[in-house]
Amino acid sequence: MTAGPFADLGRIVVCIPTYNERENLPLIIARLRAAVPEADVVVLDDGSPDGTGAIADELSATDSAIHVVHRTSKAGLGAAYLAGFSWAREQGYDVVVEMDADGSHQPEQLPRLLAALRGADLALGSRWVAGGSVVNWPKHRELLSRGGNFYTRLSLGVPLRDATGGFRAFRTTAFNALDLGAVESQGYCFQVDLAWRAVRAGLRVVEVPIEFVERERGESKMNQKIVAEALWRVTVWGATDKWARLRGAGS
Ligand SMILES: Nc1nc2c(ncn2[C@@H]2O[C@H](COP(=O)(O)OP(=O)(O)OP(=O)(O)O)[C@@H](O)[C@H]2O)c(=O)[nH]1
Ligand SMILES: [Mg+2]
Repeated sequence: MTAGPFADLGRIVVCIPTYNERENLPLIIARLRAAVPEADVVVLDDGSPDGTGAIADELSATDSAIHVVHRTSKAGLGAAYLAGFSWAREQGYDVVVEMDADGSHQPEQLPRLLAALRGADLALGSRWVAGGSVVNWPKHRELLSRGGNFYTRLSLGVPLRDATGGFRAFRTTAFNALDLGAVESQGYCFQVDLAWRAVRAGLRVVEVPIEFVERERGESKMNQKIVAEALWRVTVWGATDKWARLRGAGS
């Protein structure tokens, strides 16, 4: 039995994917453990050359709520999260949270997501709803995020302001409706993929305002390949969906 203000939600685990985050990981985990002590943590490390995996092991040795899944090579955010979701289901968690290691997602705001999950299957931390914001983000990143979300709404008809964000909480029961085995997205379009699956499955998806803070330490893993993957996948999904609707309407 989990104690604390979110005991009614059951057992909670926060998945933190890492690739070369040795400076950030101890800080973010300390903040998380202080902010929501009832939540466990699982670090999903892709064999970081900077030794993040070993640091995660050290943290795990001092705190039984901290777990580590070691993966052999950098295979993208989507693959790391899918491994984390399987692990969380095997371990019998009721709530799975996605959170970056670099401090952009503030653990102190996790209670907002968890509170919203009481009336939802998926609670999305959102920068682009009233009350949401970004701090110190370069203008080009803001434009990319706003543009990506606009294109997502246009192509997929997803009624969300921030479908690309990566600070979110799922009830693990929601995973049953998402057909996770069919998810191919590797980079950040994984986030759009899952949000869209949730909307199509008729799950209750809510957006919660968050303040997103630009990373202060370590290097971004964002690159053109990740943007290109998101662009082509969203375009193909949108076109396939429209084609299916047209055929459905014609038959
Ligand atoms: N395991 C794993 N983690 C990854 C991979 N790519 C990124 N991450 C982690 O995913 C989180 C988000 O990546 P970031 O590089 O911060 O991406 P971003 O937030 O879009 O970029 P910035 O805003 O510039 O920081 C961080 O915790 C990364 O360490 C990957 O291939 N494998
Ligand atoms: Mg980041």
